Amino acid sequence: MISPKMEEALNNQINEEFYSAYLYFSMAGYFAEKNLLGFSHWLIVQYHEELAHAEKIYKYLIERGGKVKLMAIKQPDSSWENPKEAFGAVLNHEKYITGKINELVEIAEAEKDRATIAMLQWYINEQVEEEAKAQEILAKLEMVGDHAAGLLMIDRELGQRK
Ligand code: OFO
Repeated sequence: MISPKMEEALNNQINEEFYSAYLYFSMAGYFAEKNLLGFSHWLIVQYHEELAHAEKIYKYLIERGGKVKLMAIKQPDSSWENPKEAFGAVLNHEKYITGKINELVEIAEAEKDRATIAMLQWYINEQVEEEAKAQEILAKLEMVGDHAAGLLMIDRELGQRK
């Protein structure tokens, strides 16, 4: 049985993951509106990944005899100055989520909850990957600056994401 403290923290993380999904879904709309459909596609794939992150914790909580408690999802931004600012926001958000995962590990350690520590290891690895992806795209956007041809090249590349 999971401790009440751990249960509450994992329910909060389910909400954070849904917010991540919501943020990227919103951003996908922003890029689609600008006809940058590759960026939009990349973000839709990311939106699905975030939903899967939420579901993974949801299932784990049930497996451990915990109670799922869904909360209201905060409204995400819907527009950004430019693609670079949008991906700066992606990177900042992923860093924020990494901090949240680290906090969960600290709670699990304090609760001596080894199963949750083991489950969270997957998220620790995932965050390394997600921060690296966002950083790479942001660096490319910084490289191309205001050049439309460069932006369209990145758009084509992001459109290939499986
Ligand atoms: Fe973007 O990794 Fe979950 O939130």
